Amino acid sequence: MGFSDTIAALSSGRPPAAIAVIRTSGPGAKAAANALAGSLPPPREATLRTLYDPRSRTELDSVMILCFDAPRSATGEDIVEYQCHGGRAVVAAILDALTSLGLRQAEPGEFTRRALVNGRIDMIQAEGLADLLEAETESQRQAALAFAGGLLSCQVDIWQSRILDLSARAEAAIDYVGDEDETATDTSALCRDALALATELDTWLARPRTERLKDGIRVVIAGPPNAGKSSLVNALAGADRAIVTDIPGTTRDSIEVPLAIEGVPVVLIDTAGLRETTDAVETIGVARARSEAKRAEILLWLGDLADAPTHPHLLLIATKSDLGEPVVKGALSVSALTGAGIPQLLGMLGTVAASLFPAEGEVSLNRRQATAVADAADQLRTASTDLLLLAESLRSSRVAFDRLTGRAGVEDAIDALFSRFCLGK
Ligand SMILES: Nc1nc2c(ncn2[C@@H]2O[C@H](COP(=O)(O)OP(=O)(O)OP(=O)(O)O)[C@@H](O)[C@H]2O)c(=O)[nH]1
Ligand SMILES: [Mg+2]
Repeated sequence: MGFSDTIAALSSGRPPAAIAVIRTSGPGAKAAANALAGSLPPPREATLRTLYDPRSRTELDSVMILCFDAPRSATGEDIVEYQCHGGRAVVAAILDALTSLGLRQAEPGEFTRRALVNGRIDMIQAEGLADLLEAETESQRQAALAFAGGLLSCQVDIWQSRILDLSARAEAAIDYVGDEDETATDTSALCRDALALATELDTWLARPRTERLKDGIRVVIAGPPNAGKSSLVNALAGADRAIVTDIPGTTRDSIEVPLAIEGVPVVLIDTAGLRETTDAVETIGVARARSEAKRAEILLWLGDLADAPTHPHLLLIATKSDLGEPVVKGALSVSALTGAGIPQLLGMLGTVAASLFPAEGEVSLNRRQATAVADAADQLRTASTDLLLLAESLRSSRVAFDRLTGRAGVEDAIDALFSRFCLGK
């Protein structure tokens, strides 16, 4: 096991910066550090050292060195990290010296990939890490951290051991050629336990997918032409994103504006005003608006309640409140012009959007994970009283979980995942 080559990369952001972190991992990491620094500090003790170019013996930089011995390191290999001055030339010179010692520039995500291959983390944790690096809102950060920290991985371990236990009981029953009545009771108990586990998996599957956290809750603004939809989008976003004119039918295409409301990611979607029209372009726009309204997770309706599409999360909005129109019952009055009602609307949106997310501390699944869990649940549901078939169902559900954690046949998923990582991670 293990990689024979040693990789190096700048793991911190793009220079120039105050400090840069260069990471090396592999069997040659310590020898290279020795060649640059003369000697190595004890593992896990940050120590100041002067680095010299091994070719010319000229000084490279004064750095903090930090070593981690295999296998107790992030990658499972020997790791040496250098905290150097973050100038472009400094970083380039150290990387060049490392390359001259036979180290190779790491591919994006290669450190994490080694951690996965060396069993330091599983696929779920690697996905969590990728999400953590991409997290832009507080809710994304919290969810990603839970995954990276192994919350779901632990849960999968528990499921796996329960299935293993069921498998063991099934095998024992198969081997046991004794009293038929006794075997029958045991088999039906086994089936019941398998079904109970399937039901438990279903509750996990019923939770919203994590993609919601990433892509944002879709908030669609719809209504008749000139209702003030685009103006409202601009007011909510606090920026001029959509064209506003007094000509009905201004907005043709749907416009997406990503936004974080109270730490919750949403996408505002401005749509064409709904009306019958002979204009070919506007007709397409209206069709798009209708389909966006259907796909909406929250629908802001800026028209008469009587014309509103049915939707589980519909907010009725009365626009242009500054014009002094009579108050509409059940509607939230807003004015894009004066800003009246906008903070209240943002507050309501934040509350509804947050309610569509998994509760705090509750782990939800992404699409890939959900597919594997659904597979496992399906297998458990097919559990039959025929012991051989039952044993086979249990085995298949274990394989589904292995796919989830990356212990089995997931090369494609691994490649897809690591294409998301940046250099030096
Ligand atoms: N007084 C006042 N006028 C507004 C307000 N919001 C929008 N308007 C005006 O109403 C007209 C239509 O606004 P838009 O935001 O383009 O309306 P829309 O619903 O996007 O219209 P379409 O894209 O054509 O369907 C413009 O002249 C806006 O200036 C408001 O809160 N108060
Ligand atoms: Mg518009």
